[in-house]
Amino acid sequence: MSEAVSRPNNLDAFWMPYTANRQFKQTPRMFVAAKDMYYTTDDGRQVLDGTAGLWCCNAGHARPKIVEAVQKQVAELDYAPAFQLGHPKVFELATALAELAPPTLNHVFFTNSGSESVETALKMALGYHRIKGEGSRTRLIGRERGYHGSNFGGISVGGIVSNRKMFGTLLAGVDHLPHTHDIERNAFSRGLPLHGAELADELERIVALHDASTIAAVIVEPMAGSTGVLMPPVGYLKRLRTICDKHGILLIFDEVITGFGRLGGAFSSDVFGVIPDIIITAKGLTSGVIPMGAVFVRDDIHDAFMHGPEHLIEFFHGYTYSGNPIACAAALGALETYKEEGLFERTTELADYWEDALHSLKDLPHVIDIRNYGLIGAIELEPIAGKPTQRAFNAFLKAFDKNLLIRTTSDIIALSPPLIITKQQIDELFDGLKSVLRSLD
Ligand code: PXG
Ligand code: PLP
Repeated sequence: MSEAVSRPNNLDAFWMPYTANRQFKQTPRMFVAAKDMYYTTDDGRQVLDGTAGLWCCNAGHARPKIVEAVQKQVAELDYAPAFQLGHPKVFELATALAELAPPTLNHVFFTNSGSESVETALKMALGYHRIKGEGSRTRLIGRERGYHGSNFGGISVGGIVSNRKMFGTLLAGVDHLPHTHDIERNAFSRGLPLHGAELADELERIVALHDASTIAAVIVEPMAGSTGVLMPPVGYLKRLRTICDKHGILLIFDEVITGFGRLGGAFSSDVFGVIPDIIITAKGLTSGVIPMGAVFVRDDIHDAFMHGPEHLIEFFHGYTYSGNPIACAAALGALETYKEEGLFERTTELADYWEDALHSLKDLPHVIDIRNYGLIGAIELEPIAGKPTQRAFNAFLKAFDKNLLIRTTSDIIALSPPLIITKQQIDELFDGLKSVLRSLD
């Protein structure tokens, strides 16, 4: 494809999400194609995908099962109304997903994104308590440095100041746990850090402040992705589970990033052994190909809604595109690809090699921490004095010039490649990153 064809003349109209728009439009970076582990840029370069797009293309790009499923579906049934009507694939997909989920979470609600899955889960939690006669349970507890998407519920329980401060009072009745990132005690941990399980006890403090009878749910990412790959310390999630159980509080895991293989199992419960009451997913569900999210819910929470006259709607919630046929086809294609190629197991098999390669960057300039689990990793850099985020963003730009796609947030480089990455490509990624880090101011 020639540059003249692939680069639009006018970049002005499109207001880009979470982007420095003016800077981008002066020096645009464009992808025009993708296959397996590589993107093609508009100037014809092959860029190694170190981030699975935005943590979503877990099966890699343009994978045949997914491409075929989508092409076939769009020609056969493009859209079916989502309310009071169905189509076969949405039931087939929900059943397949329920089989993948923990044994007690057999009901699935479809959305179109992680953000919508978050709103859905919070509404389920509030509705559930009300149905059970505990309507005073309205408080939601999130966590500092949590990311739960961009919508109002999500930014309220989320813990990212720049995502919150512009937007007024948000949801009322929200409190936050402290985050678990502690470089002083846990720097250069391999796998889960040893220190910090006691941070879960802050939930007891919040309960003591508000009383358990006012609290509906706690929502956390089992491993926080967006704010820089923050690991749960050993024992932390178990402790949260115990405290929630003690006080009748629902535990919601936001697995938009951790779901579908990133940590080496379908969900974090497969890896960390803690089962939440509600699981939020999106991204890897379709390997990023068609927007789709899914909320998995514990059977008795679902069943609590299934009362009253049968002709009445039980849960006043849904989206025009909930369970969209093409998204369902993409998800079924993705699940088939994950299964046939054993990609979740592959993550576990590759994890040691990934870990060693990542930690080989330990002694490079400015590196103050490295952390990893499954096929996810982060390199935290010392910020340039007075210019936070600049050093890591420079690394992103230099990496892009060297044909590597990485992601940065504040001064942290986050890596989360498609699960089809080979050892050779892991070497390519870290050899390139080494020279990037050596070249930074
Ligand atoms: N929850 C979590 C835990 C997420 O990571 C969302 C909700 C929202 O999903 P949607 O589909 O509405 O974007 C996310 C999304 C990054 C980055 O690099 C992370 C996300 C999205 C885009 C970029 O930090 N996470
Ligand atoms: N706004 C208006 C005016 C609508 O009619 C609808 C859906 O019918 C929505 C918003 C919500 O759109 P969606 O179902 O795609 O989330």
